[in-house]
Amino acid sequence: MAKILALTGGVGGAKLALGLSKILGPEEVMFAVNVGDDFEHLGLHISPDIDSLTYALSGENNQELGWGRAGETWQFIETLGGLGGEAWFRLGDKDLALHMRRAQLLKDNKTLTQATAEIAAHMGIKHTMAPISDDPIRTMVNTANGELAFQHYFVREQCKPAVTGFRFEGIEQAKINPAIKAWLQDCDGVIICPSNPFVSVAPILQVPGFKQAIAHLPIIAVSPIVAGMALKGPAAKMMQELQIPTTAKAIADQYEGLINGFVLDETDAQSIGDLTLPAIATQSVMVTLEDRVGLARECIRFLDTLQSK
Ligand code: FO1
Repeated sequence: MAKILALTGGVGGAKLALGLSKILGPEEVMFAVNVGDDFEHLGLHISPDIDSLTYALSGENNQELGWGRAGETWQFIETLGGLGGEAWFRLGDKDLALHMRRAQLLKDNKTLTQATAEIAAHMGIKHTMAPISDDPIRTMVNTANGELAFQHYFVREQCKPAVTGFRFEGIEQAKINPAIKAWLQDCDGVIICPSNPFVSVAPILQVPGFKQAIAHLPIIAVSPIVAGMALKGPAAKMMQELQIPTTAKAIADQYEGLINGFVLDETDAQSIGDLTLPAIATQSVMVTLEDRVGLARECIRFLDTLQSK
């Protein structure tokens, strides 16, 4: 396996992405990143999944919080709150610097792809982190209390409202990032990282033409559900509310017709018999860097064994 596209969003995705980046060079793996979580806030363009990946690949991720930058301080947001400003979305002082830099680059007519690359280069990141599209895609969460913009649902309301569905505003007009299109010209396989299939992966897959662009490749997905639970985030809660069983198999079903192989955790090994596609069970809970690299190796080995369609 020589050249891979990894689809990622959220913290679980960034963990496997880091593992992949340790064993594959910048010519061997590119990351296609969800932008459905993005929003405009305090006049800034917030791109949480690009931020999480940037901090993970540069070794600057905040391990206590799971999001944001290591060694963070909070003077800005606390002062803003004291002035009656919106403080529910906690931009740390260091994170604010990244956001100010992005704002300036976007104001200078750079695309999100170019702004991301510029910031990444200064943070020592060699791999390409490509937003799935430079056009705006905004995940809207349908809930029992009405429709909420994703960060209002996720951070402000702490995922409490029951979910009834999702809408990806702008997706019909969104064009696939040209850098991803070019990568797919001679790409050998796709890995869907253990990200939330409803809000992290769906806004990538539903960009017009993207599924067709990868359909000829071997594609594997890694389950974000382990032993009936999401390791991080609201995936399991969402599945319950959508009346989908909280199992690894149900995750595989979400990707039915698209994937050729499925990776589930060793604790769910007995579920392999319920699947109708090739699958492996391995240690997928990523606590240490070795865990991240180990899972990345297993994914690459598995992808190698799958015949080209
Ligand atoms: N997540 C939180 O739970 N609370 C926050 O205040 C928060 C701030 C924040 C700032 C910048 C950024 O890039 C991400 C931030 N996140 C925060 C994380 C983020 O909203 C979510 O983890 C993702 O959208 C889910 O993938």
